[in-house]
Amino acid sequence: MVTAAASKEAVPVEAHPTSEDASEIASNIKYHSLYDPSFSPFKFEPEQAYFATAKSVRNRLIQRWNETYLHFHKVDPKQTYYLSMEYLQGRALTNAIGNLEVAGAYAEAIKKLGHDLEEIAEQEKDAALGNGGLGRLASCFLDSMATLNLPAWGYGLRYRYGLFKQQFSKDGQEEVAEDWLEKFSPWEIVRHDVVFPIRFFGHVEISPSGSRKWVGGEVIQALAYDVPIPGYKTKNTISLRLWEAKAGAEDFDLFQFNDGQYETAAQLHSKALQICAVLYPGDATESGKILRLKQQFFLCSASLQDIIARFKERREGKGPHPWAEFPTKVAVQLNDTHPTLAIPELMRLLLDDEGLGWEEAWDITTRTIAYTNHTVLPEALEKWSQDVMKKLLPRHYEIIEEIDKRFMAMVCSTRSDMESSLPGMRILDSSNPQKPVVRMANLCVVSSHTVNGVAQLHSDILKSDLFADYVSIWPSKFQNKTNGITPRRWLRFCSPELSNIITKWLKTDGWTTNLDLLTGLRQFSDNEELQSEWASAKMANKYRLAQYILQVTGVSIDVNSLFDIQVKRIHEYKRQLLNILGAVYRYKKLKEMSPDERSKTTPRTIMLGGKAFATYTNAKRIVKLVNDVGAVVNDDPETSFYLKVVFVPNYNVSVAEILIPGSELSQHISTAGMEASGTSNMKFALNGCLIIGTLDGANVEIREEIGEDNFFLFGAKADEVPRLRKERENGLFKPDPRFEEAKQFIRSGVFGSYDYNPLLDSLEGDSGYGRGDYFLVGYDFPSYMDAQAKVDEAYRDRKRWLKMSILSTAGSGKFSSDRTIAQYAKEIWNIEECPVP
Ligand code: T68
Repeated sequence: MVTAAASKEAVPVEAHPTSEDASEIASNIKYHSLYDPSFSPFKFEPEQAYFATAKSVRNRLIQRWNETYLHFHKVDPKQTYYLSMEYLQGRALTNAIGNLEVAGAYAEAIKKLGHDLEEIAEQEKDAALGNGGLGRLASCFLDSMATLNLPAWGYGLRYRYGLFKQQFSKDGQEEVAEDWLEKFSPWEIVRHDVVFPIRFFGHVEISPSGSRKWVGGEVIQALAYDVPIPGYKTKNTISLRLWEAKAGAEDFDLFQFNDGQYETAAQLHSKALQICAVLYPGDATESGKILRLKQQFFLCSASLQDIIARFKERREGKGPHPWAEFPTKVAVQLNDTHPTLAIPELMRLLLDDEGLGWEEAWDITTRTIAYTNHTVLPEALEKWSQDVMKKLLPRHYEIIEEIDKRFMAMVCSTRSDMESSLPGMRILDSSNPQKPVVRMANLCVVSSHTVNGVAQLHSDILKSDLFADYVSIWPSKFQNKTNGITPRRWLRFCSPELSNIITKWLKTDGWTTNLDLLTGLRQFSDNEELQSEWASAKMANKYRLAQYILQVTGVSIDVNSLFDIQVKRIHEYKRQLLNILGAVYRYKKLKEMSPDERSKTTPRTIMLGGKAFATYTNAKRIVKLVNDVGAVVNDDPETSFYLKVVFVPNYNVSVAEILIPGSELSQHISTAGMEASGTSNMKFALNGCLIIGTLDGANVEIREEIGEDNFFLFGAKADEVPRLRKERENGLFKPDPRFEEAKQFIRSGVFGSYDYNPLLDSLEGDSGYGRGDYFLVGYDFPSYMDAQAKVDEAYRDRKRWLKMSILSTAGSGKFSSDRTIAQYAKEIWNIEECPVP
């Protein structure tokens, strides 16, 4: 027996892989640091301790993950496969030990080893294989699928570099590659037994019998990496399968290499590296476009080959494959249009490889595939050049042409009244002969059995607007599935203080898997004892947040001020500009007040965070403006007690886990009709944070659930927006003097020498989206400022505010991703739970 020298206690080194005893867990962690070392076995600093702890936890996961796989294999239930180009997993350690209910034992074990769990957990890099809401939704869904014991898998890509790290220079945001795999990820299991060939380019060969085959081109291998996803309070542990691209030894030309032609010798290896190098490579160039389409196809083809292989394997020895059974065993969900190529790829595999006829293959495909739409923004609806598609995927292009042709024939023969709508419904759009395109959303709608939006308002807009023509053909195809978030990561683990209070007052921790139980808090919302406990928990979270802000920005914020937060990707429709203009106006008024008047105002700390896409100029200007305003405001001795403005750098999942529990007000202020759902609004409300917001996305339902008195509403309604835009264009809009004053104050140069005129001009003249202020910042500004005044007033009444805060949490039950996923399972996928005994 070896003893560990660096630890506080003399800890014996033994395996104890599944023990729940802290001493034995400590032995197991030491065991990993000594016998499976990734560093010098004699070092045990926080970083080494993190990796050793992660390996110890991973073994527990692998055991459950194996049992789950074997159980699913034996029962052979219908399974769901969730295809997504993005997953925003964040950190895994705290979540894993939380879900396995061994967090306390691990914390104690780590203490015995001379460390602190929180410090160890902070060593982990976020797995940021996504952009924003859509990617985080996919990760919340996996957590719920596992927790609900559903037979389900996630499929994605193993990007070498995930979402960029946000840094700042004097010019504003800079993007730096985020190397989440710099050392390695202890949470993935490479599967050398799961490899599929993926073809690109080439041509279609027609045999004398008329059958078609895609041949030639370049072939790259897809290699599986499995990330086990543990459910909460269950043995079930499902898989997130991430594909990596690689070339083989046979693709390495030794002759050329020895001839000094090093680059050409390893050409295919370098092409393979490009596929999974980054999430969303720039697509301004033709090669960039081809690379993105390659990524999408790579995910779709590898996943479908894997799904079909599993279907066949489970039928081994049971006679020929009954393909008609396929949709009774397989449900494929497309997370937006990015994995649309799954449709022609499934058709190709069934037609060309399995020899099925068109009708049969089409029936199977359309009964298998379902599509979730996440946006109505026209610029986000994917369109691929027909020429690029033909070149990269010649056989798929033929199949898409055939789907388009048959769809048109169907409409013409059954719905002659719809002929005039046909051009807009077609999959192939050749209306611009210079730039003929494939409309991916149309391909999805035509080929899926179900199409859903992600909040009631969004689903209604899809039906009345974007997909209205299809609704008249297939009225029952369209559904709503309001998004949700996992209450484990977003309350239980990120705010243990508040969680314990909730459990105490509800006399059960059942709310962690049945979030509707939170309504039980309503009866206590006036209770002084609960209010006082609630206030201390929120205060503890505010302290932690204030410390974090000091550490990353150097700005010291007052925990007694109102913590007001807006964090999300920077986009003009999300209107961070409205927030900062409001802050500028507030600052100007504070400057004009006497000290006595000032002392009657509500002190506020406004925090904004989020990443701007590298080529989105106006988004980057907004980030710069927030930073510049902060630099002036925070250093102003007259006002800084009453107002601070902080840009929180590098917003990601683990930063959200600090910000959200410490928040008191959060802003969800998109132009009505433009935010499909939003999910951070749900996280904030769940954590007792009040919302100032428009009637947009899931805000509508949140307000319904928590009560309109507990929601600071403002702004135009979705159905008024088109008229207001028209009026704006026709010069009928009269701006509020406060709005003009705020813009003028920025133009005057108070916040430095950077030229903000182009940004502010977008609120007046031509914004590039059409005539001026497309997002109606000016129209909504006065009602926004009025709502903010109500916030200040409400905050001064501590009892009232605490009551509203408790009621926010109490009304958040609907927004559990467990509810969302249970609805997908029943109403779209038709799958049932399959718990591991
Ligand atoms: C978001 N969409 C919605 N898209 O904006 C948000 N898009 O309202 C919703 O809550 C969330 O999805 C979940 O449903 C996105 O996050 C993207 O990130 C994206 C990426 C590439 C192309 C288009």
